[in-house]
Amino acid sequence: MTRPWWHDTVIYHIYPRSFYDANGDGYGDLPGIIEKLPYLRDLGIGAIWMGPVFSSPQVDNGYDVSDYRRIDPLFGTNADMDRLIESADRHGIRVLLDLVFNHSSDRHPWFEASRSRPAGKYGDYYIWRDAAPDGSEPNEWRSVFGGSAWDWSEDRHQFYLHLFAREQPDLNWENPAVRAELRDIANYWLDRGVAGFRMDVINFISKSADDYIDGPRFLEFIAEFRAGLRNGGEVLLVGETPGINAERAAAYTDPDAGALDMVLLFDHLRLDHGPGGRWDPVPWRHEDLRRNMEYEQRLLKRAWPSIYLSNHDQPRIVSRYGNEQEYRYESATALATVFYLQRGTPILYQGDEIAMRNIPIEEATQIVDIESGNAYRELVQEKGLSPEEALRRVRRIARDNGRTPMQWSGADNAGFTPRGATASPWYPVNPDYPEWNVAAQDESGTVRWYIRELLALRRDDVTLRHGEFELVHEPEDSPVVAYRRRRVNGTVLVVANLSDGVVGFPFTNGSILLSNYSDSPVESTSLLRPWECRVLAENLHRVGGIHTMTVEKT
Ligand code: TEU
Repeated sequence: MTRPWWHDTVIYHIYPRSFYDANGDGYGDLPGIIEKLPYLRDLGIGAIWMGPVFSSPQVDNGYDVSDYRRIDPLFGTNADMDRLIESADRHGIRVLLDLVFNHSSDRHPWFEASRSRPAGKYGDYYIWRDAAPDGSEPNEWRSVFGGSAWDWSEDRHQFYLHLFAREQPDLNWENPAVRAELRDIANYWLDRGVAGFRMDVINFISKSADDYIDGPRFLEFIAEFRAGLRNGGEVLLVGETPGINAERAAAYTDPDAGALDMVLLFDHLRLDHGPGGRWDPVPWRHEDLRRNMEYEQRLLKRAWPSIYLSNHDQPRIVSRYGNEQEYRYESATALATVFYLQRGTPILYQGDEIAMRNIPIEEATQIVDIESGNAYRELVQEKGLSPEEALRRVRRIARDNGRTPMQWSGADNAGFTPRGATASPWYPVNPDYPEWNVAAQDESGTVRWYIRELLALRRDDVTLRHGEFELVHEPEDSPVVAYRRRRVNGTVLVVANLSDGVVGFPFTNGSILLSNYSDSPVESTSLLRPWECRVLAENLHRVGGIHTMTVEKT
């Protein structure tokens, strides 16, 4: 059976403005990504997904695009993108772009024309509605970023829909001309050599009356979009799909639907949502994580999951689900192990390979992200929380946490800007950079070293890539997350104690392929130390230490 290339690879998610700044202006850029390709290759990465780098007023850090065919000068030029694709190819790395097709910027010429000439060609490119008889919004829909989802245009004397910021008007996918434009843009980038796309909030494109997302025409729109792509069958389409469960994900990625190849689900990032939702964080429960893993793996059996721990919209995972103080190394590696060895394609967010953690947010003025800033204001102004309490909630979850510059070394600005650069990074580097950086993690016992081992193990082991997933059931209050990956002649057991305590686990015989404690016994024992994880080969003939397991060729 020939498998699509992404079943056997690991994707690295780059947040361009914070990755590496080659020209010293304080913003990461495409030449910076080119410089770091050898680093990514060494880590074991087979593809990169870059957040949007297209022309944009940057109201939402590039998720507001004003020209989909042009690279924003902040990041470089179109020629830089060509060079990046070519250079990545030489390193055996494929390039995925982030298509923001649910909405554009309000400064996109399509929107400007749509607003000023309702009867013209672009009149119907966006979602316009008359005011209700009393002059108010057409309905109650709310923007993800707070407030009404409708904004009044004095020019057109109508409301337009924006499910995100008012500077991000929603495109009207019901209009075939819009769909044709978007398809042409995708083909433009495919012709330049990209391998696929991450599609921003793609399940929002078809509006429904009740829930206003995941509307009835979603699958039709995406199948049509794919059919119009050059080499459509080989292009990887990863849909970002907030709010859907695995059942719907299975329908969206069903191999027969000809729609998406994978989706990005969010339930594993809701484990710490309290009664007030995202901005009301509570401790997470292991049982919820186990159940969610089992549920998603089971429902996506016919399809193919993506596996990720965090992204640019989330706080840092080691601060969130790990222990960033006493067990930073152990918890970062245990979480990576237990997530990335599931069935699916791992998508590793930049900085997680060195256990980057949240920043100390002492004041509301440190929050520059539009969503987190709005959330803070809403908690104070509408929910009546004290500024201290609002800040306490927002600081742990703010998107800013995951967006600080990559920590390359102990040099000035964490080596994010080149030596001698006078501009400071667009966002201050995390003050822990002198100790926690890429250069410092070049030996056994560091997170980066471990992640490289982990990815190599996955790459070399067909059971870990293609084997079936089977959760090991644990008592409800157990902090252990464990599962087996199974194939005809091999089983691999993945076990992690995701807590600060010591817990028992009933191991059978097996040999250790990987562990985050250097002295994990080769013979099985029943105790797991704080955040200890082990990967064991079971039922195999003769296996030794790391990476010596018999590898079956596909
Ligand atoms: O995010 C989609 C989205 O819904 C986020 O707002 C997310 O739900 C929230 O931050 C926390 O869960 C995508 C992009 O990844 C994000 O950066 C953009 O701001 C957003 O779309 C609008 O394009």
